[in-house]
Amino acid sequence: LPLEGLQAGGSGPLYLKLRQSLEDAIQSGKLNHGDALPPERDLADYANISRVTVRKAVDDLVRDGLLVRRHGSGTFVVKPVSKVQQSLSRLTSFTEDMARRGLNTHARWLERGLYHPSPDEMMALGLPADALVARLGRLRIADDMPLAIERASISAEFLPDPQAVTSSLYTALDKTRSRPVRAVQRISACNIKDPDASMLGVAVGSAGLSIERVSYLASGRVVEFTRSLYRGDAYDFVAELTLSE
Ligand code: 16G
Repeated sequence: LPLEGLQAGGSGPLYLKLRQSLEDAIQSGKLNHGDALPPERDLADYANISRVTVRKAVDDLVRDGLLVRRHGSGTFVVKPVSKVQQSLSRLTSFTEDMARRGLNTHARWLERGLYHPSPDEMMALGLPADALVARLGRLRIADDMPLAIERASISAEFLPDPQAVTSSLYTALDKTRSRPVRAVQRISACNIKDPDASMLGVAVGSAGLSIERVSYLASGRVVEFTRSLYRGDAYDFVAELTLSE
């Protein structure tokens, strides 16, 4: 890293100069996407500046989404995201969507169990207060890149054992013959706040898409009520429009 001349060259706060050198190193490929940043202590020694200054520069780049801190393992250069083109007219699952693109999915579970429904769930799923709802909260990751936080609520009638869902929810629903055949989805813009931002590896305030999906069986019964938060920088939703007759 070209940090030697930091003290000498130009005017302005040191941390801004360091931030610029780090940014240049990322842009020029001296620091590759996915690379770990040297420990802050080493950077401080090497550039002959204080650790506070280093921390301030790194904090800025984390906030801007160029670097990400991973607990216990260090600070890394964020991979630039090529957007996922997602059709808005097909009722597919996340696992299927990613498999089609050759990506492996995994999840960090945030919640998985049976609960009594919240008022929102009672309304959406048409359930009484004493019913049971399976809640599946997941951070959805494709090839190491977190893409979305999804919180699905399913009537326990269709999913009596949520612990049995280890990967795809739709595959699990297939097994109980309750995979949805129709869904209504609404998408709205939002700004991603913490703790969601840090889970998704984006800066606080980044653009997000808040998506709500209500899915139905052929009989017309609601199966799924899912609220998700997608990274705005990772998704491009595409719909085909036809002239109405
Ligand atoms: C998609 C759906 C979500 C569904 C999930 C099932 C959106 C916004 N959401 O992510 O509602 O629960 O797929 O995926 O499209 P899975 O079968 O891989 O668990």
